[in-house]
Amino acid sequence: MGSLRLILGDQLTPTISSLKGCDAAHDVILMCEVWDEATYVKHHKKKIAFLFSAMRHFAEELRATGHHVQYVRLEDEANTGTIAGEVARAVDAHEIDNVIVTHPGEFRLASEVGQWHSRFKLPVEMRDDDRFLVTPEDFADWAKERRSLRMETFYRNIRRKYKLLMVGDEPVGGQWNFDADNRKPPKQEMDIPAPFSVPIDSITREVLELVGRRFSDHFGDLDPFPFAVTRLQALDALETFIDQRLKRFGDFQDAMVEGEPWMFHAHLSFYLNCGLLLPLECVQAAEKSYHENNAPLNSVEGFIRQIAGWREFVRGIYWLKMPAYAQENYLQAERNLPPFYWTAETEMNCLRQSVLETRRNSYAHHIQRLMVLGNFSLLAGIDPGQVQDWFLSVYADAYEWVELPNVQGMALFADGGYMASKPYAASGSYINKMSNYCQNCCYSVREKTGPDACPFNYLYWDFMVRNRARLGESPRMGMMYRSYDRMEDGRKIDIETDSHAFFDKLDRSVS
Ligand code: FAD
Ligand code: DLZ
Ligand code: SF4
Repeated sequence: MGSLRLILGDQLTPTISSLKGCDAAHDVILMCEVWDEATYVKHHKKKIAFLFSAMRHFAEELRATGHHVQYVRLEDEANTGTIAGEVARAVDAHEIDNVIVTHPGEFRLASEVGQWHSRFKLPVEMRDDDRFLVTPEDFADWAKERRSLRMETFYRNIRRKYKLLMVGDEPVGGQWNFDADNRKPPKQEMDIPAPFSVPIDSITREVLELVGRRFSDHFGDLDPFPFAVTRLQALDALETFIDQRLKRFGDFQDAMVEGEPWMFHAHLSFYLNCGLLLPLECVQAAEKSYHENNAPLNSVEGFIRQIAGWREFVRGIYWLKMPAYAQENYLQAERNLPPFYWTAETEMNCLRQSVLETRRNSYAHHIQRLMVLGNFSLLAGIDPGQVQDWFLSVYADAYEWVELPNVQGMALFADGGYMASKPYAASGSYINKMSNYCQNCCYSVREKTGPDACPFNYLYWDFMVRNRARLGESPRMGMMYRSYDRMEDGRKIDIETDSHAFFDKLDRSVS
């Protein structure tokens, strides 16, 4: 008689709460590849292969330390296709007293697990996921009585709590935030290091074959497959980032360059989000690098802010506001997602490059996600539910707790400003400043209206006009509305005419 300890695909952490007190002689650890989890949105092929391979490696490691692991493969004959079905089978097959699981990272699964005690007629213990720096309860406490939430105040509390980049009560360098130094446009000679890559072993090869065969209708390329699939390899990825990229992470954090998908970013979100890495070890490694004079403060502070600040902040919002948060649509956006998000068939080069890289790598960096792909969805008024599903399926780091607030709160302003103080809406000049995409585009970023004009230029103003009733009162938008009001009538008419023509064509591509 023992416990059934369920490990989900994004719980691949040896110190996870569900394994605490595990009795290797009596307890059974269940891990299962199931059709339902791989298809509730049609995940990118590389994301499925990454998780299945990392799950199989993790199971091997647990077995090597003497644990009894029941690992269900996707093609096992008796596989029921659902996690609950696999728990039911394991409960029948073994003498199980109770089920133990760490709180799932998505609301839909956490709600389902909440029903399991009546379904299985067994005690089901859902333990806290203590791999984060802030608990949902502490976040809710902090958020209580605040009408809108700002990451910056939240982040300072975490810096203090974990003594990250602090001298006593003061931030190192006398400033909490060095973002103003982190907006450099790309340069010709940036010397971007080659991306981290792990050789494919026999476990990964078998998984790649499986995914290629069973998920052939899912978006994305399987090849190349560079991902780390074990904790040791992920630690190597962390060390490589700290040694090779962190120095320039800050400077070029917002820069986009055609043919350079990885830039100076960390590419660690895949590993953090499935549990192969922990947030505290990542930020502490960066801080150490600063103290050893290997990386400048603007980079190190910027990196720490992304993980200790943004990542924790979006998770707090998710658990505080779900399930209603997923339905919010403050700007009443209803347009269907254009097919080019899947096909990359668009003449807008920034979008084409971002979709092509997403398809190839199951990765795009933050500014591509926010200021190109997200910005277009915002300006074009695309239905938030469809945007959510796209972002959740295409990125190998995507789980709803982190994807949803980024889409709803940050990219689409669908929550009406709960998370961001104003929409991240931008015209082509922002993309031109931060990238070289416009040099190879058939549109002209300098032209504001007319057949050759960059569509972002007129769509930006069309977005502002369409949403004036909802955004016009915001003090942060006042200057832009005053600029619009000062425009000549002829230009206003051109903006409207060009935007209508653009949307007519876009909508025809959907049907
Ligand atoms: P870096 O730029 O090197 O940053 C370092 C780390 O900081 C990341 O690994 C990540 O853990 C964390 N981080 C940075 N920004 C954020 C953020 N806004 N929210 C949460 N964590 C952050 N991130 C995901 O992990 N999963 C998602 O599904 C996801 N969807 C997004 C959707 C949209 C519309 C937008 C605008 C952003 C989204 N992000 C998501 C946030 C961010 O784009 C990615 O975390 C980042 O691009 C991952 O690449 P990296 O590891 O190279 O990150
Ligand atoms: C994302 C994913 C995929 C593709 N497949 C599985 C799986 O087969 N088995 C599993 O346990 N987990 C998988 N996951 C991760 C889950 O979807 C994730 O645990 C939940 O969404 C909660 O965050
Ligand atoms: Fe994108 Fe406009 Fe630049 Fe073309 S001109 S790449 S559409 S911003």
